[in-house]
Amino acid sequence: MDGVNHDAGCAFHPASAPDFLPLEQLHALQLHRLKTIVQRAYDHVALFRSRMDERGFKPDQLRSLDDARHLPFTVKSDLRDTYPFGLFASPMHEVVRLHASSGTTGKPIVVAYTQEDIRVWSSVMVRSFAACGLDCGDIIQNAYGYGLFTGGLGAHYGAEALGATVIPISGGNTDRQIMIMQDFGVTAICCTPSYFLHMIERAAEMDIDLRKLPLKAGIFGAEPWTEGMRERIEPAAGIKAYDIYGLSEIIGPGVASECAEQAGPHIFEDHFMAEIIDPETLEVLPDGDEGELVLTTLSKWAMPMIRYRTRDITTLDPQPCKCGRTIKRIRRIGRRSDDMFIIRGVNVFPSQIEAALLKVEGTLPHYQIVLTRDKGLDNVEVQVEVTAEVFGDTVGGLEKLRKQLGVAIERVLGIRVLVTLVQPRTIQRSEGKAKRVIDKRKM
Ligand code: DLL
Repeated sequence: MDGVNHDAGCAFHPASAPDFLPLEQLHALQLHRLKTIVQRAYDHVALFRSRMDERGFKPDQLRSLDDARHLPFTVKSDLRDTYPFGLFASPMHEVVRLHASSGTTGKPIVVAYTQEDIRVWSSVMVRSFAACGLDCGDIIQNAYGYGLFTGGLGAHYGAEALGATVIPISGGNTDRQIMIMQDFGVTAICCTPSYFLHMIERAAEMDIDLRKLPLKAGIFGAEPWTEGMRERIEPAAGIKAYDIYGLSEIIGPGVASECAEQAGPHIFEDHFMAEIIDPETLEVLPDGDEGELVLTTLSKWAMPMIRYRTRDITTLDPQPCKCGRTIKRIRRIGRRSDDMFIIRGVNVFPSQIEAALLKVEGTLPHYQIVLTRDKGLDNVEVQVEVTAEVFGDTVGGLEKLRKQLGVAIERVLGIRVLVTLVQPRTIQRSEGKAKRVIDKRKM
């Protein structure tokens, strides 16, 4: 023997996974970690120290998990204002990786990891994949973008740590993706749900039936998607479509993941403490109420995040899950508070429009929302692709469908929007996060 273990075997052991801890133990672990990380943030990050001092709340006053509500919030602009390294708690020689997330404007936000942070990240990705039924022996095609985006490398390290075979293909070159999926016997795909829709469409054009391939699971996240989208994806590809959630500021993908029940992502609470707040009053809301998800990293060493306001709107569900995991679930994240646009006084989220569109037969899950302003009045146009058969229908048939969609959307939003039916392949396809809203009012 050369002392090297060439056969590490499968990495996920449910018996020792914190997913199934009795709640008392989980809470004790959370409290212990919370105290440690808050002290670390206070000692090493000027912004956290000054915010806590302003509130007159010192780390040693944390006695219970409930006391977390006395801690200050952190918001995205805090990362921008301290760009690039101002929130790091570790010296640079301990930081082994940087990622960055491009904002819509200006500088990106930068996040940092120690060696141990990377290990924790991989471990939550192992738990995510395992919750989705993957194991060693699976062949995972990782089509999340590699690079500064956390999706690619986050899923990559997790898949390897699981003991699966990972194909680091990154996003793009869809024909090659499909060829490899077929030739390599891929069993699971990781990418955004919108990109996978594009793969389904391209495979059909290439005369490849995804349902006949060994592909059995999709690990989809990085953007909002609806149940309606899941109902379109699963039968078309013959797979189970799982929702994985995460954000760069907290760690990347692997903050939460669905299990076989597909009933909302489980948050890996031993590493990420979740609260729901009212975004207006900032009050903590009870489990089950809808509000903004606030996350505190419990073990992130290089860049701890204290009560980070994600802007993602959801609820927390503490009900026991049939899978046996004791950790809470979040409701699928359908919207971000900053995705919202206001039309004629009504708050509108793209996911509401998606849900309404996909209930109507004959539509394709490719749509775009265009906002315009005419003589001071805001208008919404929803462009949606329809199947080739529908598009070839009579003018009367098309008009009927257009009206039906208009009614379906009006029922949800309470306002009338202009619906335009477009041919398949009209709307631009994305290889990463889809851009659903084009706001021409500001252009
Ligand atoms: O998107 C990390 C990630 C990569 C998650 C791959 C899952 C899979 P960011 O680029 O920082 O990080 O974007 C984070 O994307 O605050 C949500 O608004 C949104 N998001 C992420 N996952 C989901 C999801 C990655 N499953 C932001 N459902 C988050 C809805 C999601 N929205």
